[in-house]
Amino acid sequence: MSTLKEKFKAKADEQAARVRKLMQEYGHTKIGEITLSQVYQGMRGVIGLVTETSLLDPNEGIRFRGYSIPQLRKQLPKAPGGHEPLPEGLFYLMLLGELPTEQDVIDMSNAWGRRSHVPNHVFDAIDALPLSTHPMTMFTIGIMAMQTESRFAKAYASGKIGKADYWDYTFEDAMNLIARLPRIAAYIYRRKYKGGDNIQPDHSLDWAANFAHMLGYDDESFYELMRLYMTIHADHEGGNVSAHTVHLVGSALSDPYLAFSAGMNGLAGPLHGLANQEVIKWIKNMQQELGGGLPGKEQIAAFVHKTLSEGKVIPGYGHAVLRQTDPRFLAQMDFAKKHLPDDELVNLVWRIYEVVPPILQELGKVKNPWPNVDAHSGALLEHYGLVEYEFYTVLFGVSRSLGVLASLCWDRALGLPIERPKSVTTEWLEQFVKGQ
Ligand code: AMX
Repeated sequence: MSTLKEKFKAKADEQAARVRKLMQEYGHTKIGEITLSQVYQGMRGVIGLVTETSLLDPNEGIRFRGYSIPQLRKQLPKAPGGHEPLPEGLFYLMLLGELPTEQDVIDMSNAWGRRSHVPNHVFDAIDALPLSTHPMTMFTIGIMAMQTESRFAKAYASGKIGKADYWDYTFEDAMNLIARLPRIAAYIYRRKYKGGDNIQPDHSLDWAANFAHMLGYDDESFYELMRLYMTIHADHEGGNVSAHTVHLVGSALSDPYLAFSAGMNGLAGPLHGLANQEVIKWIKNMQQELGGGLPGKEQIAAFVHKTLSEGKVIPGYGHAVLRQTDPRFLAQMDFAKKHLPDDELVNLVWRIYEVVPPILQELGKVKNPWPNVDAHSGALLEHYGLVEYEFYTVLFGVSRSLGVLASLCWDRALGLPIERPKSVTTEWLEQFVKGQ
């Protein structure tokens, strides 16, 4: 029976041949046009990247290797007695392009357990930071400190490897990083919020449940939430800030630790992953201003208008690609209906969902008035007592490692080159349009 790495190599060789054929036969075929506005407006809609792990449809939402979130919730292997997919299975799917068996998922869990040792100097680096440091800053510094362990960087520095070997060392680094991130994240959480009272890993648990355990939440339904959370936040095709950054930095042959840490700095921005903390902060402010509890729709509408009049965005709403309610929002709503239908904060999230879209629509400029993944996640975490919202983006980051690192393996396996799009000046564009 072949190992995961051997299976990946076989798939990668097949795919590389497919890409070579496509390039040979259709390398000059035009697949799009670019307008001047797109150049100024964040390259929205410009096809410029290949990401094999997932594809985002504006109306249907994300599909991982062709599977939607509802399909994955049904078809990926579960923990014994569990109902939510195990993220190990999603990683397997994104890496190999095929659904795993129960045994494949158990093997992945065990492999990550064996690879999960974090050297002490990583904890020392985190300990050197003041407690007031944002958890995302601690997280990226922890990852950077762990770059000493990069097999890719060591092998490259030795001068003994060539381009055909890069995928192998990238694969090793990706597996090790994924295995170790929950330990680093949990360490940050326990240090910042629980007086440094760390909890040792329990490798009899799956990856997400062990993470929940190390955070200090040993409740079967919280384990289920973590399995779902880690699955739905894992990937959102390649153009979003975190995925694109990992790909871009990795294209310079910066090792997976450097590339992933760079991506996490992008995830830490309020228009991207930090939105999950911003949502809960905004809802708490709303509750405080409106006297607590579950405000009525008119009160919520007034608060929304006030936020907009202050020149701020409504966090958790809108998307650069999606044009419908995010299926990741709906998956969390479904989880909440099953596990915590009477939770007040969750009910407030649902009421906000009724109020915000028509208001954003009325503005006339917002392309997507519907909620994204971040509109819901904080309320679920709060329910279980994980109330320290500055930590929420770290959870997102641990999950995001699955998609972006599977993609990085593919980047090196396909031998993708350094990324270097062309930029121009406004003067260049003025001259160009004059010549039209
Ligand atoms: N509230 C208020 N205004 C919004 C808005 C929102 N939620 N979403 C978009 N707009 C505004 C934009 O700020 C922009 O205004 P401007 O022309 O005055 O600058 C206008 O509507 C057009 O923007 P867009 O084309 O609809 O969105 P975009 O592709 O430029 O940006 C996003 C997408 C997500 C950054 C934006 O919708 C936003 O800021 N949302 C709130 C933050 C958020 O939830 N981010 C998380 C996204 C998911 C994720 O990455 N985790």
